[in-house]
Order: sequence, then structure tokens, then C-alpha cells
Amino acid sequence: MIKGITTIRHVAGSKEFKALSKLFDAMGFERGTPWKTARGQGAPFKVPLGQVEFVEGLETIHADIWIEVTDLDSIRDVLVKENVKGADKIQQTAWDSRFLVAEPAKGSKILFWQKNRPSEDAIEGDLNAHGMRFGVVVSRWNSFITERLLQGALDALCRSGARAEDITVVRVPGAFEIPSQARTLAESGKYDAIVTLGCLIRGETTHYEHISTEVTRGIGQSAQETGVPHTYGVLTCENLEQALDRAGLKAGNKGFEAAISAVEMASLQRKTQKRAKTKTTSRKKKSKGG
Ligand code: DLZ
Repeated sequence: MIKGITTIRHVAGSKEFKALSKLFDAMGFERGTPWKTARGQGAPFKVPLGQVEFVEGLETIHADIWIEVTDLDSIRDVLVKENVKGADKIQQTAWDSRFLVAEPAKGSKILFWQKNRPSEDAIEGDLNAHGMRFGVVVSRWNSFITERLLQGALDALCRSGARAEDITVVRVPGAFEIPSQARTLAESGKYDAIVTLGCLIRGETTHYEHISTEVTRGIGQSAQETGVPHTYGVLTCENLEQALDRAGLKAGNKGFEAAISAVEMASLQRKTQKRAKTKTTSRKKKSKGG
């Protein structure tokens, strides 16, 4: 059984080793287990999808590592900030993609590429939480479920590049209390997105319908009135078995999903706000210029 493929890159020295490790951290790569002996050291970085590709007959672009990304412009911004050679030169390939070749350490050329989109009009959020802050509101009722949702959410945020110190976790007694705390966090203006996590089980809650309707409405209202994205990781289940399935057993982890959606929405919010500001400025300029 094949388990995985590791592409080993020997770097020139410890200066290059540190520079590459720092850069890959900055770009949000997940770290594997590092090793160090008297004879050398290794810093593995994981990717969500990896493959080995043999190519024949196409003109070659010289790079040691090829990394496909979902947002080349954000990668370029990180590379430029880190003063990486070659970062600002985005080029077009003959195969309907854009790329840049960066040289973060002498002798290590890394190519980043992104497939051209069918429509450049659509604005989409990225799954990169680097530099973003998140509020997570989690209820203690059914805590054996909600703590699993919380672990899933924290895992998703950290894997997407959020720093632990940029995540605030607030615990409330039950699902009913989630909206008010979500709103308090959102109104503080400190967070890019709010993740809400809870678990309502019909069998245990005689007024299940009332609570779940109120919680859903309250979270939605907080999102709309504060303008801060909120995502919904509140389970509404018939029984404990269903809840367990959605907290990491058969049906994934809804906490993880809510956190990933929060990253996407936070990124989308930044983009749409930026777009709206640019449009207003250019309209003002036009009307001044006649
Ligand atoms: C009261 C109650 C009940 C019966 N069931 C649940 C539940 O399944 N999940 C949950 O998160 N909270 C429950 N609660 C507590 C309410 O959400 C709320 O915390 C209390 O009524 C106090 O306001």
C-alpha cells in the first residue's frame, strides 16, 4: 500500500534551511514532525494533495518544487513581504495558468501556479487564515459533543494558517446563550469571523423547536446587523447517535466545517469590502473629473 510521497530537497546550509522553513510557515503550510541529529536536520511540510508527474515534450520551466495554489495573488503578497527574489513576476503559461518562480533561498526555485478561472468576475474567499482573528462561541450543554466540535474547529483554523493567539474561545452554558455572546464578540470589531458551536438534542429538549429557531435566528441576525461573518456549527439532532456522527464519527466534524466556512467568509468579506471601496473611489474620481 502506498502511504505517501516525500520529495526531499537538499538545501545549501542552515541559513537557507531557516529561510525556507520561515517562508513555508508564513504561507500556511502544515508542519510535519521535524528531526535533527548531529549529521543534519529535516523540516517536513504537508500539502492537502500531492502527486508526482512525469512530463515529456513541453517546454520546461525550471523549478525544483511545483506548488498549485488557489490564489496566486495572495501568495505573491506573502512572498513580496518576505522579500523573496522573483516574487513579483507573474507570467502566463501556454496551458491556461498563471505562475511565478520564486527563489527564497539560493539555488531553491519554487514555482507557484494557479489555473485561470473560467470567469474572472466571480469573487471567492480563500482558505487562508493567515493574519485573521476569530471568535469561537461554544456551549457547554452536551459538552462531550461540543468539545469535539471545538477541537475540529481549532484544527481547521490552525491548519488554515491562523495563529493560536488570534483565536478567542468563549464558553456559554447552552445553545440559547450563543447568539448574545456571538454578537458581543462581533461588535467588538476585533474579529474577522465568528464560529458558533453547540448541540441541541430533541430527545432531551422539550422546547427543542423554540430553542433551535431562536438560536438560528439570533446568530443570523448578529451576522447581518454587525456585518461580521458568522458560521453555524450548532447541531440540531434527533438523538445522541446522530450528534456523535456529526461530531467526528460518520458524518465528518461540523465544527471543522463551520471553521473552514468562517475562513472562507472572512477572506471573502475582505475582498468584497476592498472591491466596494475601490469602486466608490473610482466613481468619485470620475465625477470630479467630469
Ligand atoms: C435547557 C436545555 C435543554 C433542555 N436542552 C439543551 C440542549 O439539548 N442543548 C443545549 O445547548 N442547551 C440545552 N438547554 C439549555 C439552554 O440552551 C439554556 O442554556 C438554558 O435554558 C438557560 O438559559
